[in-house]
Parts: sequence; structure tokens; C-alpha cells
Amino acid sequence: MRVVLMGPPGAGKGTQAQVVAGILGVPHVSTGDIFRANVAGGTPLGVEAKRYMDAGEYVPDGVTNAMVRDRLSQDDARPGFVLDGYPRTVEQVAELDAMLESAGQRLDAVLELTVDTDEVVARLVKRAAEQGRSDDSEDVIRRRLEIYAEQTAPLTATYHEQGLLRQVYGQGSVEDVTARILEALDVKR
Ligand code: B4P
Repeated sequence: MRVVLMGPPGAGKGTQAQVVAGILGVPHVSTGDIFRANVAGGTPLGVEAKRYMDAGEYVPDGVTNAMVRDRLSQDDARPGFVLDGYPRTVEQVAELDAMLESAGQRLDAVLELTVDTDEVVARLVKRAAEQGRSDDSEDVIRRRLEIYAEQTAPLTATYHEQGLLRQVYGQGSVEDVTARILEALDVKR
């Protein structure tokens, strides 16, 4: 199964993608995690990505697309994947379509996790206190939410037109949200 998880920062994409990918038996591919691993390792990609992430901005499409293309071409992603945090721009949507088409594949579903703005801000402020992620300061959180509203939220209309979009309410316990996602994917445990 090939699934994309969308939703604002703090909606729980990473949290849910990991669980759902485990249940489906496919890799969890998170652009945020790949960038953070490169930042931690001090690679050239990490040095470039960090400048944008720390400002709450998106990393340029050219960098992000090449990274995803490479990851999805690996053997373990052939039977399927849960993509977390990609695509986030119009150009990334086109690039993902092209990648899948050239491999004779298509998406099965795009899930949008919906969460109130107050709730996502509260979650990210809590995560900042617990984990100290450098893009979780209050100013940067606000900037990330603005960019999501401008550049990513409109993409759901495209997936809606393609009949792929399913909205899933992202509040409540992690287990409750997972159960809603599995129901939206029509997957029985
Ligand atoms: P991401 O890593 O995707 O970060 P995120 O949007 O903050 O997190 P997510 O929605 O996954 O929330 P999480 O599960 O962690 O992106 C970080 C940055 O990387 C971007 O700002 C950008 O700069 C760059 N980037 C990534 N992809 C890109 C792309 N495609 N193009 C360009 N740039 C890109 O959950 C958040 C918190 O809520 C956690 O503390 C969690 O414990 C908690 N939580 C989760 N579910 C909960 C629940 N049900 N109830 C209460 N708390 C919950």
C-alpha cells in the first residue's frame, strides 16, 4: 500500500506514520527525519537543510525531491510506503506523480490529519520543553503553521479531485487516531 500522510506541523504525522507503517509492513519515509539525521551527522545536506528548518521555512524542492527519489527507489519501498511530510508543495506533488508513474505505481490514499490550531501549538510547545527541537520555538512554530496554510493545505484539493483524499480527525489518544486511520484505509488488524 502507498500512503501519504498530510497535516499541519504537530498534527501527529510522524507519530502515526511510524505505527501505521509497522502495521502495513512497509517503510516509514519521513522527510523531516531524513533532514534531522543529516543535520545530526553534519553532512552537506544537513548543513543546507538546517538553515531553512531553523527558520521554519521549507527546504528547497530540488534538494527534497532528489532525496525522496533516492529513498523510494530502494528495494524495501517497492511494495509500498507511508510518506510522512512529503509532498508539501505543488512542485513536490508533480515530482511524486512522475516518480510513481515511471515505476508503474500509483498512490492508494492520501490521509489528512486534522487538528485544531490551539492543539498543535500546545503539542509543539510541549515537545519543545521535552526534546528541545530547534524548529519548535514559538515564533518558528507560528511561521511553520503559516507556510503550511499557504503552501501545503491547498494541495489537499488536488488529491480530493483525484479521489484519494481522506480526512482523519487527529485529536484524542494516539491509539484512537491510529484506529481512525486504519478504518479510513479499510485495513483490519
Ligand atoms: P516534520 O518532521 O514533518 O515535522 P512536524 O510537521 O513538526 O511533525 P508531525 O506532524 O510529524 O508531528 P509529530 O508526530 O512529531 O518537518 C520538520 C521540518 O522539516 C519542516 O518544517 C521543514 O523545514 C522540513 N521539511 C520536512 N519535509 C519537507 C518537505 N517535504 N519539503 C520541504 N521541507 C520539509 O507530533 C508532534 C507532537 O505531538 C509530538 O510531541 C507528539 O508526541 C505529539 N502528539 C502526536 N500525536 C498526539 C496525540 N494524539 N495527542 C497528543 N499529542 C500528540
